[in-house]
Amino acid sequence: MKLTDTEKVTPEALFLSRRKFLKLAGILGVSAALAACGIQPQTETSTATGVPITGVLENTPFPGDTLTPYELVTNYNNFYEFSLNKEDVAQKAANFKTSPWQFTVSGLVNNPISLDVSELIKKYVIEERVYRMRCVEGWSMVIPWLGFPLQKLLAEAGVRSDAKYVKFTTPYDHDQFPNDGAYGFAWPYTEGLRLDEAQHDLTLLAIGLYGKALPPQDGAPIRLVVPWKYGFKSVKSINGIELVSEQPQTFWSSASPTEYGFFANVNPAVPHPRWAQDTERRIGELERRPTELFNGYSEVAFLYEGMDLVKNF
Ligand SMILES: Nc1nc2c(c(=O)[nH]1)N[C@H]1C(S)=C(S)[C@@H](COP(=O)(O)O)O[C@H]1N2
Ligand SMILES: [Mo]
Repeated sequence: MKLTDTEKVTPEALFLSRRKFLKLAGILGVSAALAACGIQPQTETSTATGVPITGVLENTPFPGDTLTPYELVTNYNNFYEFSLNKEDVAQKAANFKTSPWQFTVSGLVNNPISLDVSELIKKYVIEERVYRMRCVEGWSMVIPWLGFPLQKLLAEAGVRSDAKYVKFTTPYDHDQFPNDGAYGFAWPYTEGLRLDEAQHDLTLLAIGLYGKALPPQDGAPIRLVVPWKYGFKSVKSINGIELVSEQPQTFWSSASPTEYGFFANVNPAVPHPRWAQDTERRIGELERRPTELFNGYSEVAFLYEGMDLVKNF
């Protein structure tokens, strides 16, 4: 995909001007302002790629970081189902079909859910969350996501008391993912969280970025975002969530348990055999900067009290 100069700058410029509107909405009282503009948060969300998502509630401040430009967020991607080359993913994923897209919540729940994702997302108020994202390869971005906290979906499903972990699944569909099956990996891509991690308010199910529906390369139609963990935990294009009693096997820890732990909390004190973990490079910048424990999200530290973070990496 080749972007024209206008396309390169427009989404970000639009996004920033819309943010100004949202700030104003905040001052006026969000619901009154949204009503005045005829915005209906519950009905105008869409999963179609690139479609603007309106009626978003902005409830988290900027973390004081500069946003990574839209062009970089959508053209520098890890998505092994399409390509191992980060700059190729956007083009290889361009025809990815995200409708229909059945989404299920199953396992140890009282009310299993099975819905098309377009129906699922209508049930939730879509929020904007600006999060830092740190890849284990030593690079990072700052991305304005749109989505809703996973805990809301879990509450609706009614998690049973014997559930201890959450497993995330992706389709095993060779027609859609040209690479799945390749390189001896344990396809399809799966991930997992401990239940309390999944229920933390920071843990997001994202359906958009920069004010629009997710493009395929960033995990359309719905993906996980866990900002205090390395990027590989934030599994893209998920079609199912399963509540389980045992720690699930995951794609990356099956590939190399000594390199990719189950917890994968961003931690400058845990070395990696191939990449420096005490510093990182923001995509779009040249200088490296120090990496922070939990990617700077110290509010999650209580989840790991008494745990040896180096052993349990
Ligand atoms: N299904 C799937 N999800 C995935 C990956 C992948 O290869 N397949 N790569 C992960 C890695 S390593 C990173 S760093 C992030 C990158 O997200 P982004 O391309 O939207 O920045 O997605 C994660 N989610
Ligand atoms: Mo990554």
